[in-house]
Amino acid sequence: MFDKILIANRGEIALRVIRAAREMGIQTVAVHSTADADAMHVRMADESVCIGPNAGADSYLSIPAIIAACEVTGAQAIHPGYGFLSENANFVQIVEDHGLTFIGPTAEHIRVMGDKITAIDTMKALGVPCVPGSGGGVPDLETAQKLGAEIGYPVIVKATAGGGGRGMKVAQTAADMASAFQTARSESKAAFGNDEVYIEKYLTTPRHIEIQVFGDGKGKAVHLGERDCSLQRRHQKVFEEAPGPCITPEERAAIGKTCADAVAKINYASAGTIEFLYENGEFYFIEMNTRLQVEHPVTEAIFGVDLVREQIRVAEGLPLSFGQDELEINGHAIEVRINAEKLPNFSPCPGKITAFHAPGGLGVRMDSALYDGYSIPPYYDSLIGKLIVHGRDRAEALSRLNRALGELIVDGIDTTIPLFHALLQEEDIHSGNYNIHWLEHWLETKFG
Ligand code: MV4
Repeated sequence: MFDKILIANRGEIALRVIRAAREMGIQTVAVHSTADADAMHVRMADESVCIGPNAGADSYLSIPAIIAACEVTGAQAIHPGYGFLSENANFVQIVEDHGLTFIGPTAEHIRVMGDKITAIDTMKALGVPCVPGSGGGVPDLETAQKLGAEIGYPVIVKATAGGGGRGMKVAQTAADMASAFQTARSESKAAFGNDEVYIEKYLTTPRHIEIQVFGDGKGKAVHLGERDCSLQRRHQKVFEEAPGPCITPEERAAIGKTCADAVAKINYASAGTIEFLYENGEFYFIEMNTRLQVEHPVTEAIFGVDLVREQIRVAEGLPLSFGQDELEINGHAIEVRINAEKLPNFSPCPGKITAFHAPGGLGVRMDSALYDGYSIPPYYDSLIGKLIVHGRDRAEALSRLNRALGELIVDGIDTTIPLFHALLQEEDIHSGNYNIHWLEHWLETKFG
């Protein structure tokens, strides 16, 4: 059992991990940059260590500084949160080489899923349904054109080192292929130092449905249903919900079992998310995320489980604390991301918080590291809070969201709060009638 863990992150996710650890009787070590000396995660942890200057690259991404902080404090394990080092296989290897425990999957699983072609190969072999496509790297334009004709246009060219929307180009017709292929290649080379690309059938109006899985690393795994994260802007999620408004219990059970069986077979450990595009009643695997995700609380709300506690237990070598038959969905949950951003362009808006009030009451959870008088530094992600509501059904969750947004006060900076008030006026949001393009179209018509 761990006595002390280090959290290699900041903001709301650092608090999230500290809270789980404290409930388990585990001491916590926060790490921080100079800019974050007054941050809430530093105040809330039992101990803290300054690991470097303002820039994330020199602090939260500094592997030597984080390992040294473990050695100085006697922390036995590291929780990476999301972003930063959470999907860095090299970091995991170094952590283990120092006799420490990484609270998450193995370096090998992170590496396999980090290369998108290898991830698709692996999932396909495990029986997970994938998008029709090249099924491997495409070496040259001639091959790309041959594949385009076989698969049928439109197709999408993606970087194997990409993910999350980076390094993708759509070819609507054969005439677009040369430019899509060359651009995807050169952008991928510039961004990732790897120009390998693959091709898939381009699905025109899918929803983004992701399945939460959890493995014990010893061949047992469960699924915790899906989240619908279709409401995105420039590949940034803004509104997430569970269960998915268009997924039937039969579909959930079938795709959930496929995913749980797949990760059980590879002895996957800890939390993972299998991302699908969902169109016309079919699921198509696109990527797997080997981390705890920002939107994990909607899953926690409807299943009544603590996913971070479970991650820590599995890292200690304990079995899963629930079996598939004990996991039952209760109601509906919605998360909205409160970002320090100015509408309509979503430009970052750091600065001093002059007043902060978090909403409360039945079915309301506010995960945020804000406090009155806090200055949001300009060096990091603009996410400053997540408002999660839970109701007996979707309609109750939506009215609770409206009520809670009305109570939330974040003064002194611009935030995405007005976006959610506006979204709640939309019939399509109430009916659940949206796909991955809905938000960008709506923003276009609303703000031009
Ligand atoms: C696609 C696609 C359509 N067809 N793949 C974007 C992020 C990355 N995770 C995968 N992405 C897409 N892959 C095929 N074969 C459309 C997208 C996509 C998207 C996916 C999920 C959520 C929002 C999106 C916005 C634009 C494009």
